[in-house]
Amino acid sequence: MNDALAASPQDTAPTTLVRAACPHDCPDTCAMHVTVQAGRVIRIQGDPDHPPTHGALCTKVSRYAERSDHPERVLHPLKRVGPKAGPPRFERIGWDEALDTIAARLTAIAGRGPGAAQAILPYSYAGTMGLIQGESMAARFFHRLGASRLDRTICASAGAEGLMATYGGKVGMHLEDYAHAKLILIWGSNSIASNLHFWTFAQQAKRQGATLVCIDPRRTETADKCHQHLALRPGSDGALALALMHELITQDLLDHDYLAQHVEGWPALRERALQWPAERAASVCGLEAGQIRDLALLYGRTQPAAIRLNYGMQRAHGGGNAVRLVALLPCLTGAWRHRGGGMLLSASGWFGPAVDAASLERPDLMPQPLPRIINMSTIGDDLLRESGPDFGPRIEAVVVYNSNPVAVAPQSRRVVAGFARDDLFTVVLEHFMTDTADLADIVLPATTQLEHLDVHRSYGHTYALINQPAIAPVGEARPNTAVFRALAQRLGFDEPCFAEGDEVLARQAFRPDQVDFEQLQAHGWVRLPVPDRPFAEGGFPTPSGRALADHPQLGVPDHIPNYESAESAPALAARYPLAMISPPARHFLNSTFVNVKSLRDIEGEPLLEIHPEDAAARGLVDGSVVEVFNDRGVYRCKAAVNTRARPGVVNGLGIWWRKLGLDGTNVNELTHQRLTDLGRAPAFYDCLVEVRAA
Ligand SMILES: Nc1nc2c(c(=O)[nH]1)N[C@H]1C(S)=C(S)[C@@H](COP(=O)(O)OP(=O)(O)OC[C@H]3O[C@@H](n4cnc5c(=O)[nH]c(N)nc54)[C@H](O)[C@@H]3O)O[C@H]1N2
Ligand SMILES: Nc1nc2c(c(=O)[nH]1)N[C@H]1C(S)=C(S)[C@@H](COP(=O)(O)OP(=O)(O)OC[C@H]3O[C@@H](n4cnc5c(=O)[nH]c(N)nc54)[C@H](O)[C@@H]3O)O[C@H]1N2
Ligand SMILES: [Mo]
Repeated sequence: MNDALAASPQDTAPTTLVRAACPHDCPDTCAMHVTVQAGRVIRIQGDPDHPPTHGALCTKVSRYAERSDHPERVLHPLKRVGPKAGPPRFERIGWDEALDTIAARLTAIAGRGPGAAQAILPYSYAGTMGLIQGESMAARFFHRLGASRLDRTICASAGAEGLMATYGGKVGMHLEDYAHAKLILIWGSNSIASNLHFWTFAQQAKRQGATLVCIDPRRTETADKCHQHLALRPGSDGALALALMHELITQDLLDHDYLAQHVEGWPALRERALQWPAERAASVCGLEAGQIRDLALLYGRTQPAAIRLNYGMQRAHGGGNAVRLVALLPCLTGAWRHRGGGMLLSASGWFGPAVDAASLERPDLMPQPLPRIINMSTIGDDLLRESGPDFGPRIEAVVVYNSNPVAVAPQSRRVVAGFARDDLFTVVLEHFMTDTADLADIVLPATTQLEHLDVHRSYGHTYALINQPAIAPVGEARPNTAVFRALAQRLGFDEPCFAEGDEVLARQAFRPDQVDFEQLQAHGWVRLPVPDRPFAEGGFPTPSGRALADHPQLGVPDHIPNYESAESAPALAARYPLAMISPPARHFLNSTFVNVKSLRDIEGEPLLEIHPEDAAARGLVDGSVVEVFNDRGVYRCKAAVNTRARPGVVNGLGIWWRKLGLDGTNVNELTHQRLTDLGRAPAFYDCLVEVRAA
């Protein structure tokens, strides 16, 4: 008998079930059941009763224990020894020394006078989406300190502002109602990879006869399973939406009553759409005019018709306008009237009344005048900026938590150069030695979701969730909250809010009339009181209750060409003729999980998908090492020659850790820091490159 299979005393120990929530930056925010035996996690499963999760977890998170038990977890505080230019060398230190060092450094900077603390920058994103281990105690600390404020734009702010400009809030269809649709446009979303629990409802609809159409430059695994796939050029969605409107108008497939009652500014948008016959859009999108006309007829004649956007289309110069245009389509046909009709990009707005962000984050603690704002998407440039009247003080200290900017922020060469400044004091709260932790002065071991308490909202469904800790912290790891509480104490912040424990914070997070905390504890999740078919009779969260086709400040939305395209930059396009997009890999979550071997083995290695015609023209063969390059840098990876890429577009699936790539770089070596039309977001998918054999 194999020894490993022999029963150990532990096998007979009683098990407990802990109600938890997946912390990752994903629309699904699953409810999880964690089974613990003798202080160890032995199983992680989806909650069968939570409607969006329906008992299923993705491949990544069902292996969560492989990540939290990983032999390379950071287990105790570390301090850098040696310069940042060299190989990362660290020495173990105690928590007191780590916290004293950080407190002394931050105090010295902040103590120089009013406004001086702005030289300190928090840098965080959605490594955990938890309201407690995200921006609660951390926000209080940086507000009270008077540190620079971070504009958290790296992911979704173009789309979010597009949605706000149209509907006044980040609101949309109920996830579950997609099961009732007869037509679903999956637009800028690889749902099977990055929104799996939506896909279940789309499948239900498909089994009941619905048509599924995927609109995506890449032939994704989702496109494979749809009835139709329109492989448009990146950044051309606004043109496609305008041409669909053109056809709906000329074929009179409009819901005139819905437009008259529930939409403001339709005549102006109608005027614009009439300038976009299918032929014009076809040449911008790289599609056939017939494909566009057919799609318009299908959309105009099918009810209920639903659109699932994800954030793919808004990572280009005109991303905000594109979202505005696509989001308006259901108003033209009155799709909102029907269960299973309408659109969804983000459901976060439904949590607006429920989440008490002001209590959690305490913006009232900030000094006056309010500290400056630094955009996280231009961190490369900003770390390299000198002090000046427009900018304020040079950034001297960065505290990173829940993020891996060196891997994920655009134009890595600048980001790396910034973090490699020996005069910059960098603290990183992490589970692992990421590319960012490698450039830290102090690394602090953070707890994972299995080890701390949290509460969650979702941007893809309308349930609040709780995450109870399942096991004790691993090694000397501490929750983010504990770190900021301890720093507050060292800096002498004596407001009572700095003494509040995680359970007090968790109880503050949701307003009791919206989410009952006892119920949350007992069930693990609570459904928000969101109306059924919420916009069947208009009632959008704009001041007038009507959707805005024409916005008082922004005007009528339009197609805005990419910064980097043949349309807008012909000379650049002559040198770098291929458009590169870098969407998520299915078995990673941004740069999280890249170090989990079993998942990395499924993804293989960093790849660039290229169409056979483009490969042949450059003499590239499948599996060979290539150099992808532009004026910003060179990135070496393997070519995958296949038709997942459309002609003229290459796909560099992300986001690999730089140090696990072929020569210590990743795809962001090539992306730039120019910002989108709305929301000040990066234009990751608006990027021209050329490829050659290495
Ligand atoms: N497995 C997995 N799941 C994830 C993530 C992950 O990394 N891995 N990331 C999470 C995060 S942070 C987010 S923000 C969400 C959403 O993350 P998104 O970035 O929206 O990711 P996807 O849903 O994959 O959708 C992107 C799709 O848009 C396509 N696309 C690129 N450019 C364009 C364009 O110009 N127009 C159109 N129509 N399509 C375009 C891409 O080919 C891709 O298939 O997913 C989350 N879920
Ligand atoms: N080229 C290209 N670049 C992109 C994108 C793209 O599509 N293409 N996508 C962009 C998008 S949508 C996003 S959202 C960003 C994502 O960028 P990030 O939000 O930085 O996401 P991750 O890369 O997953 O890094 C999160 C880190 O947080 C850590 N973490 C997780 N939980 C905790 C915790 O409880 N405490 C602490 N202290 N740390 C924790 C994880 O270990 C991980 O290293 O990347 C963007 N970058
Ligand atoms: Mo994201």
